[in-house]
Amino acid sequence: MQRIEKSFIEEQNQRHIDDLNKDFSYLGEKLSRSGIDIETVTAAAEKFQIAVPSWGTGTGGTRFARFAGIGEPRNIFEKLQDCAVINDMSACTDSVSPHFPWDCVDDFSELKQQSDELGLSWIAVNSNTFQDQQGQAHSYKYGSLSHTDAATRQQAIEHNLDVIKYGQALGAKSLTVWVGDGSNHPGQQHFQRAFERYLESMKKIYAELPSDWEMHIEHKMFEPAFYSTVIQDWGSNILAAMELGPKCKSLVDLGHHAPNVNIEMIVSRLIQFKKLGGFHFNDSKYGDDDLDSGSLHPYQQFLIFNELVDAEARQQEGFAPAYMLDQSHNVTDPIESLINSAAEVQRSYVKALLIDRDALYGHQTANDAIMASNELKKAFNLDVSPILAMARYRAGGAIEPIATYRQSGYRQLVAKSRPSTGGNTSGIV
Ligand SMILES: [Mn+2]
Repeated sequence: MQRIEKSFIEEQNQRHIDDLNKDFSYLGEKLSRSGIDIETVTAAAEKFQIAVPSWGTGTGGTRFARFAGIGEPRNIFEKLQDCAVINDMSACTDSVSPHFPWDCVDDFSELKQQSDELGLSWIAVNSNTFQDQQGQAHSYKYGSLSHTDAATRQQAIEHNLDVIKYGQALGAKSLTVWVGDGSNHPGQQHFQRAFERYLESMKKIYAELPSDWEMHIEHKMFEPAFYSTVIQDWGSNILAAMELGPKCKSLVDLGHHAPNVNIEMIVSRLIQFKKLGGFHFNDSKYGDDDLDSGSLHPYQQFLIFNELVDAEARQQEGFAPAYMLDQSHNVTDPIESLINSAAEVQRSYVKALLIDRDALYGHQTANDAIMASNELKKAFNLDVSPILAMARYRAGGAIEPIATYRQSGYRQLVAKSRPSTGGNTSGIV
């Protein structure tokens, strides 16, 4: 299976290592003046991992069109191969999140064997009851887990139970549930009854959850339903998660909120009540745009990590969110976007580690708004690129991941063995 050779990465790294050593040592000296040990921060950066969504490896599209790239993966095995390249370059994406039935295979042990060989693990299996599959008995046109028809709800429940089984075969430990259920017209749906039916269905799935598994609920304000959705916001989400039990938590997709919503505060609330299950990272300008993480609002992403690192520093009980990218790459090579985005999320994490928390708490207690804000800005404004590059280098990744990937000619090579199917190999969730 085509991969970028370790020796090639090392060869490329040799061209950059002298400059990196100089930049790293300069930054180390600068940080030491603030009492920060660069080695401690670099070790933390090396440990940071974020999962890649299997569906993100194919070129995305809009409801108008999709412009396919060359050498797109045609099945989960080829998607996995691309995920390995992303991890080989970035050294911070060692797990993959699959989507079913899109990633269904006859033999899950074969898939597990391939992921093991590539050094990748599986996290968060995703169910799909927002579109109809061929031969399906009941349609999801008017909803799935909250449908007015009991047989349709039962079909959606059984699909989720199947997805748990697939996940168990792959060694995953959580199920992410997002439903497109909702309404397009005022009056179309009885809000309370729809939510009651949803909860009743989710309780049946929760009851079958393996003991060491978690279930994550993803909320989304609109689309495909444009008037109301059953799990519209973090309020409905946490209410459902509280109703279901301790193994059920909320998942925050950055693009699934109204514009200008204070997402970092939502994150804080979820942490406080032990309900933060994980993230789908992406960026957005208008809605669920699924743009590359950190491409538009790096400060917002940093403020979210400020909350996460704060919880980590306080050793908040039950705090172990799963990090994942969830993006749609319409005009870029998905491998490049995913490498870049993983590093941008890692960058926010590293910057948040540099915040002087004692000083910040002091300013908060003294109600010194300017100094508190400046304390955050001080960490955000620092260029931590040498730390990220050194973390990658030490973990066997590429100092310059995009340049190394392009230099390898991987996409052109796989294009030969992956003729276009003409079909859409990716989804937008
Ligand atoms: Mn998502």
